[in-house]
Amino acid sequence: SVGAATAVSGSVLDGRGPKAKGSEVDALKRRLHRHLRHSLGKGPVGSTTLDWYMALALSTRDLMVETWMDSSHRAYANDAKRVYYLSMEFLVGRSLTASLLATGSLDLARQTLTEMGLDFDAVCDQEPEAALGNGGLGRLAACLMESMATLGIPARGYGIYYDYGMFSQYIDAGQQVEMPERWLRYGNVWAFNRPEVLTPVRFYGRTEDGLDLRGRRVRRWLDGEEVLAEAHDLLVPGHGCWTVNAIRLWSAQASRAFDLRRFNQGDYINAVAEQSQSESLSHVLYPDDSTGMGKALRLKQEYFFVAASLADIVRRFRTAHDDFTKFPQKVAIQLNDTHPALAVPELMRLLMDEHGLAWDEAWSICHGTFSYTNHTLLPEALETWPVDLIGSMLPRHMEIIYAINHQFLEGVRKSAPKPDDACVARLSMIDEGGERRVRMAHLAFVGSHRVNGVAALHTDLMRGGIFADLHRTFPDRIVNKTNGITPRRWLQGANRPLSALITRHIGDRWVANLDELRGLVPLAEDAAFREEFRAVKRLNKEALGRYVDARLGVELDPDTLFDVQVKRIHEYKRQLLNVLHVITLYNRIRAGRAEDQPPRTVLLAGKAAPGYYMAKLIIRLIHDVARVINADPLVAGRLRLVFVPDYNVSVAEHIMPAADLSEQISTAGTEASGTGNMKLALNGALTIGTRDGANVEIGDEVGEENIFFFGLSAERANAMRTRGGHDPWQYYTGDPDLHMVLDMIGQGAFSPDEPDRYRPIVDSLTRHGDYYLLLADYADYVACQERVGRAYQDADTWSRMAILNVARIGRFSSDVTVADYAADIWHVPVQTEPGRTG
Ligand code: T68
Repeated sequence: SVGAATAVSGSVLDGRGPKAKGSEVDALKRRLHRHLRHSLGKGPVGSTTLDWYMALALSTRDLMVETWMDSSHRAYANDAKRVYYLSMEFLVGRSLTASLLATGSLDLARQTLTEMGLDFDAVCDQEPEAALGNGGLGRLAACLMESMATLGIPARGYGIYYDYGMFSQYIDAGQQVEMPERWLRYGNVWAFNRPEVLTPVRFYGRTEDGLDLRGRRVRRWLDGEEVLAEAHDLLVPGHGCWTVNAIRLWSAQASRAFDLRRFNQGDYINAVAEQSQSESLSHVLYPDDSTGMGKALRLKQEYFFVAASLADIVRRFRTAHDDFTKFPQKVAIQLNDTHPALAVPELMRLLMDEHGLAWDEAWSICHGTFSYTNHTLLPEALETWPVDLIGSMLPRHMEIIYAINHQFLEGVRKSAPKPDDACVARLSMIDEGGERRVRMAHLAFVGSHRVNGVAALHTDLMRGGIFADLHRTFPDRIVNKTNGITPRRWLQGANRPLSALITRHIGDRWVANLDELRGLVPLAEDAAFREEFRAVKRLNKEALGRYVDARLGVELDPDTLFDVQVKRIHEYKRQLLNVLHVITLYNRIRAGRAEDQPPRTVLLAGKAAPGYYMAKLIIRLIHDVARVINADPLVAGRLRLVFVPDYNVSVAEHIMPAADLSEQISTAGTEASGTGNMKLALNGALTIGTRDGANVEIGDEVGEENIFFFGLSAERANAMRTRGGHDPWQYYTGDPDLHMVLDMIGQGAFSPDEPDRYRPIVDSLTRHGDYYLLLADYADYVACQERVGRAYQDADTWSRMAILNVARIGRFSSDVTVADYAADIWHVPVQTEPGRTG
């Protein structure tokens, strides 16, 4: 096994650690050459940077495999309760540096490769991203998995091994173009394929009554078609590599047995074509974030990974138990949003139809096993599926869903006070208004013993909003579990200079216990420390500048305020409000009305869903505005707007450390939590934001005086929208700055070749109700930005605030989040001090 991570005790500013011993370097050189020769079939002559990446990755993986096996044997031997995290998405990003850090060999690897005449960063840069997710939801799954391993929880993730993860974003003439990304082109060092672990998954067919082997009446699901699920295990090392868990991802394989008939009919070509059609099930991740798209293939993906995962979970449980009574004591299954909600009827089906349990027994097992995390309250994002679609694709599940609903509503009708019909209709799992549809959130809610929101405000809004009726029916079910981020990737790995600075002053225990950062509080008053802190930030800004220059050929000035908004492009996230401010500032600088403001570089990045017209138009507007502003000599050196294309985890790792200002400006009540807000604060950026999602709790922690809040509260925003009182025209006509900005956009100041290009954007604000209340928040936002600018002019004040943000952000470690899930939902112990491995 590998020892605990070597202390990050680098004494130089760039975060490079102490020099490794010559013997260790020689040993690593030998391992690299061995892999180059025996695993890759190459000699040092003619080897490419990619070959060296592979050799280093394989050598690092070697360090984790023993621990992985120890971890699973330990859990097996102790018959420990296991946590299973079911998620359509795991946005893990790259694994090499994370694994080097976890095994304590990052500095050694850098030194060794450098001695070999290789460029360590270029070698790491060869790794493709595992972008098996859209955004926050998928990245949260990755952070939680890392923390579960760090806390020694025997856990496993379950998801889909997409051939194509998130698309790459190219910008062509200012517009987003989506390109497929074949991330598995050169194989994947971090996953062990298990071609022998094949689980059959059935679709379509019919149901009938029958008898089981013991002569009992059972419901049977027959015929239809079968697809096989093949397992790929992705390693997840915890900090210090005391525990290594896996994320088991399924890919679709055509079923041989099924195709035999067709092959025998002699239609070889068509049979092969159909084979590849069933394998297409796991080809592509749906790139829509926070919207429903209702495609049958998506439903098929959902059931595919749920069925394979539950079969696997039940199989593992059965190796140690003859009956199911202890199932909920040994198995906790977390549903990451409603995408895996079919797990509820699937487990019922397995227990009743395959294992002969009675309904009540099966139901209490389900209920004790499942819990569900909600990530959004946006109505358009709540999953529903047509009854007819589920009925034909999964006929047995539709029967079970009806039965669950029947039992549930019977119970509700008998309860006091007796609910009226309207209330029963709202509670029902079937939405009867129009085409009948299954409400997946209701299914997940009723099938779980705990339902959680991802920030305190979001959880409150769940209780009072869409889940109000269910909450009244089950008042103890909804709990809050505020999101967190892993400090290993987002500080220790992404920001080596700041890590080294922190460790030099307070030791390295913060890596495993982020609250230790509190030790920095007194240092906020230490002028020398503030000086060092600023030097680190500047170094990171220069590094980002080099990165952006290399990719875009755009130079960034590290002496300007780096104002950053990086996240999916969505109207509710209000990137457009940011653009309105940029144009306002532009106009004011030109008019000599921003003399007290520092020079700014506004950085935006994020992908738009391919079919999301408004989001794509906003990306185009950003580029058009950037072209005009960046070419205007009147604002040269005072204002720049830059869009960084193809935002992903690796790009985030470059941007977070360099940010001065973090834009978290969603309409209050719309962003469930946000996690970029935590990453940026942890890296010493100050937040300008609304009182939305986790921003509220970040404010509570860092102190009101160290964060820039503006805008409507969730309560007022909601009241304004539902009870009227929002008159966009009044803002438009009443505010000369706003008037000018909207006229410029609407009349083609940024698109002279096509003056009407942005009419739809202006109309959405002025004529179509301004749903996300940009105009209502505009004036306060602009005023708040002025305060930000003035605060930045005083370097000492600013760094004092930034240091206090870092010092007080510790509770947003995903270790804290996971410990809370473990205690309150999963009922599994956690190890806070790393123990010895097996
Ligand atoms: C995000 N949701 C929330 N959804 O928007 C964010 N949706 O506030 C929160 O911090 C984060 O979850 C973690 O809790 C998403 O990212 C999706 O990506 C998504 C994907 C498919 C379908 C629906």
